[in-house]
Parts: sequence; structure tokens; C-alpha cells
Amino acid sequence: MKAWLHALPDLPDSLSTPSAVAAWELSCALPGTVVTLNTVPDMAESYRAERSADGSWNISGGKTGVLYGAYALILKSLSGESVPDVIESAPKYRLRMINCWDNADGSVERGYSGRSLFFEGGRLDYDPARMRELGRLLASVGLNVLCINNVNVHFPCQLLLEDYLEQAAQLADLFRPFGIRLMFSVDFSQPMRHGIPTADPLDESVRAWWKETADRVWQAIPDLAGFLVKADSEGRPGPFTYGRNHADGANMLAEAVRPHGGVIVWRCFVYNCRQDWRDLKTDRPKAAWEHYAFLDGAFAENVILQVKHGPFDFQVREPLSPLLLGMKHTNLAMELQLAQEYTGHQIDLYTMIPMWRELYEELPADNIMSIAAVSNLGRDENYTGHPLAAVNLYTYGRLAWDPDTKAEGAVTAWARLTYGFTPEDTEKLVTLLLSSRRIYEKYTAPLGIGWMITPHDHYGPNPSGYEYDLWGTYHKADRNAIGIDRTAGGTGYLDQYPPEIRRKYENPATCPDLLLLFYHRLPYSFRMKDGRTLVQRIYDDHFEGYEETERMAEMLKSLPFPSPDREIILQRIDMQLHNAREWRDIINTFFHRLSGAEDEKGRTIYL
Ligand code: GCV
Repeated sequence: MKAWLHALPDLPDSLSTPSAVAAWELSCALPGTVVTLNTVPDMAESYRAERSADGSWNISGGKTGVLYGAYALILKSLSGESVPDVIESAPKYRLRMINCWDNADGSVERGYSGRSLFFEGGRLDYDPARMRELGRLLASVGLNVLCINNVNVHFPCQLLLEDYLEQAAQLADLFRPFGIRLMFSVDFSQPMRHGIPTADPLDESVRAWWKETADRVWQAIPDLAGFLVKADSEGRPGPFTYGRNHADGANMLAEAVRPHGGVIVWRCFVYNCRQDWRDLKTDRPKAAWEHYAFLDGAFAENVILQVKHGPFDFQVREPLSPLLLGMKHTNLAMELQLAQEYTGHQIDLYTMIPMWRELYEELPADNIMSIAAVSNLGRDENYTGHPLAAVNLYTYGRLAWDPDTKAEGAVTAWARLTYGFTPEDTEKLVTLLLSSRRIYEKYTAPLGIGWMITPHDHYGPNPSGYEYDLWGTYHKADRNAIGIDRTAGGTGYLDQYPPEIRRKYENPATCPDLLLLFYHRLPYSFRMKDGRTLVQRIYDDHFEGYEETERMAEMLKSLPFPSPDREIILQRIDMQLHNAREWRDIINTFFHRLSGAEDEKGRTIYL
């Protein structure tokens, strides 16, 4: 299915304000229901929808609040959820962002849904009708910022140049009625492409260049949300070249965009990506904290530090980044990844909300102001490559609006809106989707160890593929033991957390199983809480993961998906089965060869 709003007719081009869009959507989705919209400027993005005794509705809200109120009413009604007489809501997070990793040549870094929706052949190239459809999809779940180009700005950032700005401004016009503001990724060394000999953030000519640039950009797009920056990360230029820190860099840009109401979203994905595996001191997960924690309070008020949810890089299971807990005097955004880079390339089923719920449970209530996610969207007809991957976009939006959103309710709403199956089939689909993350986790790298994936491409197993590489992602398995001790007696990573978290993880006897190998180096004979040995637990998980994938495939085949979803889903589940089998056998054989331990249940492990 194209998406959850497929039931609504196309929007006429003439609708140019959020309230006009809201009125149109309501009249199409809920014909015969009288709905009055009442714009109250102070309410900004929040809304209050109230049903009168005669069944009519009144929605009061700010400029975009009325739109969100209308979509809330529509989605609740269409999904068959019970609709209370009063729905009152305000978003928890100010910026609810989608970060696209789309390149100007039309390719998408880590994209699994076809080519870019926005670029082709070095230029902006988009279908306006699709942009409006995308706008309504994003707005219907409350998302409000769309960063359209890759944080790795491989091509000179044309978006900042005059002739591109005109087309970018037209794109911004298309998204504006949906309350969505564009954002651009910029290259920190951009001034050097324009005749300035340096990109030093404290250099006057650099500061002046960014000011002029910001003036030009905001003149074309007055409501641009801001710039997104990946600096000193994986080969990108940044302040370190000039002996400056990241507050110097971010604050310089912040000053340039401040007069226009713009923000600088500054990514904290900074680590040594040229590490020598022989170096036993450096421990990559410690890097973000080491680069940023001491700068807490030093960033301008229009800077947001965007922190990946875990200390590594979107692995199947990682602890919450200590930076998200520790920087109390800095605006923070948590960064998630909808694109299934390490989680099955939108071939394998992987519903993310169970993972996100675990993260949100641990997020502090106050200093996280925004949420970002790397996009899983592309030019494919269904937007997300795998039709069931759309559940991740939908639930991401719901959680970014309301972090208390429950996994089962949100996935059920999506399933009903998308397929309208019988209650029994909906329940089957929801059960399957909710179990898919744990199943994927079982057949891939065990118990939080991560990184046993094929290097670079990141699909399929290669247990030692990253072992002697320069990315700092080692498991150090030998014939006796595996893992890195990250407690105080080891690399000290755990010391970056508050005491209650340290206590939870520091002792292998009490550390939760699923993160055991993230924190500890343990012998294969280590006794788990349930009495199994570590290596037996690994074998069991891998056999179970494959069997559960087989059951999932059977269940999927029994569901009445319409065409073309059915064909895509069936083709991909076969690929997933193949992948799960490869993972099961390669990981089990890897550990068997190292440890010599037999499977207690006598199942086949290939020697
Ligand atoms: C955009 C990982 C990915 C890269 C990505 C990077 C990032 O390293 O493999 O493709 O680059 O994260 O988040 O910047």
C-alpha cells in the first residue's frame, strides 16, 4: 500500500495553508461530519478537538495545530480507534525531524527504497504531486522538519547557491501548507569553495561568509528551519583542523542564522575512524562523551546537539548514549534511524517501535527538545521499499509527538489504516510486526556485541569483518572469551553514566542478558542467569531466530495483502529466510570453531 493515507483523494494544488488542507482532508475523510476549525495563534502546534452534543466537532488550534487536530481526528476515526469527546494534544518535542541522506546525483546513502525523492543528475528534481503527498504523510503524524540532503555533503552544497535556491524555495512552498519546514545539510568547509582560504570558525572572513550566505538563503526561504552539520566526523571537515572545539564551530554558524530564527543542528557522531586495532586504550563508544560533555552549557541557545541514540552507530541493540543523559545545560536531539542500515535493508522485517520504547523509557524528561530520524523514504512507489517498513515512519512520528505512545496501539492503528484486515488478521499482523525486532536480533550478532555484519554494505554476516579494521568496532573473540570490559576495571565507558545505571550493568551476574556482551568480556563457559552457558545461549538464540523467521514467513503468507504489496512482501520474506539461515549457521560455526563447545541439544552446527 502506498501509505496510510491512501484512502484519501488527491489534494488540489490550490490549498496553501494548513487550515485549508485540514478542511479539505476532513471533508474527504469524514464526509457528513460537520467540523469547525478555529485558529488560535497562541496555540501554535497544539490543538483541542471537541465533539458537541449534535455530533459536530470544533477544532481549535494554532496555525498548524488545527492541521494536527484534523489529522488526529481523521486517523483515529479511520483506524477504528475509540474517539473520545475531547482530544487535547501538544507535541512533546519542538523539532520532529526527518534527515534524508540524499545526494545531488539522485543516489541515497543507506537508502533502500529507490532513488532520491528530491534530487537527480546533480539538481533538484521532484514531482510536486508526490511532494504534497509526502507532506500530508509527514504532517499526519506530526513531523515538522525535513532535511533534504545528505549530512555527508559530497557535492558542493549547491542548495546554498542562487540558482538552486529558487527551486528549493518552490519545494519549501509545497511543504509549507503541511507545517513542514525544510532544513539543509551544510559542509563546514563550504567557505573554502568560494575563495575564502580557511574555514576557521573564529576567522572574520569565514564568519562574514556564513552571515551573507544565511541572509541569502533565508531571503529565499524565510521559514527554513536551519542547517544540519556533520563536522570532524568520518572524514568531514570541522573545527578541529583549526584547533577549535565544537562549541566554537556551532556557535559561529548559530550567530549567522540567529537573525532569521534558524537553528544549527550539530551532530555528535565524532570518533576516531582511523583507529589501529592494536590500540587497546581507545574505546569508540566513549568518544561522543569525551568530545562534548565538557562543553555542556557552552553552546548558543539556537544550537541543538543531535546525538545518535546509542554510543556506536544504530546497532540492533545498544545502550542509550550517556550524552543524552548527561548534558543538562544543552539543547539535545536524539537521533534514530528509520533506514534499515544494520537492521535488514528493508528486506528483513524490523519494526522499530519496541526498540524505541526502551530508549524513550530512559530518556530524561526535560533537556531533550527534539527528535530526528534518518529517513527510510525513496522514489519507490510505496516510499519505503518494503511496504511493512512504513510502520516505522508512522510510529516514529507518533512517538516524536507523544513519547508515551504505546507500541501495540500505534502498530495496530497503522495496520488498520493501511490494510483494513479483519480483526483476527490485524492481530496476526501486529503480533508479527511487534516480534520482528527481537527475531532479527536473535539471528544476528549476540547479546549486544554488534558489528558482526558484512563491512561497508551492512547486510548479512561476517563475524570478523570489522575485527582488524580501523573503525573501532571490535569483539576480540578468542578461544576462551569474547567482548570488551567497559566497566571501571576495563575501558571505563560505564563511568560516563549516572550511578544507578552503572550499578545496573557493572556486574555480569546481574547485567541484563541482552547487553551482557556490550559491557563485559566473558568466557564462553560463563553461566547466564538461567543456568545456560554463554555459548549455549548464543546457539539457542540463533536456532530460535531462524525458526521464528520461518513461522513469521508462514504467517505472512496467510495474510490477504493486496497486490503489489503481496508480491513484494513474499519475495522479501524469502530473502530474509536466506539471510537468517546464513546468520544462524555462520555465527554458530564461528563460536563453535573458537570454543569447541558442542550444542547441548545436538542440532547441526557446520564445522
Ligand atoms: C551518512 C554510518 C553510516 C554512514 C553515515 C554515518 C552517519 O557510519 O554507515 O553511511 O553517513 O553513519 O551517521 O553520518
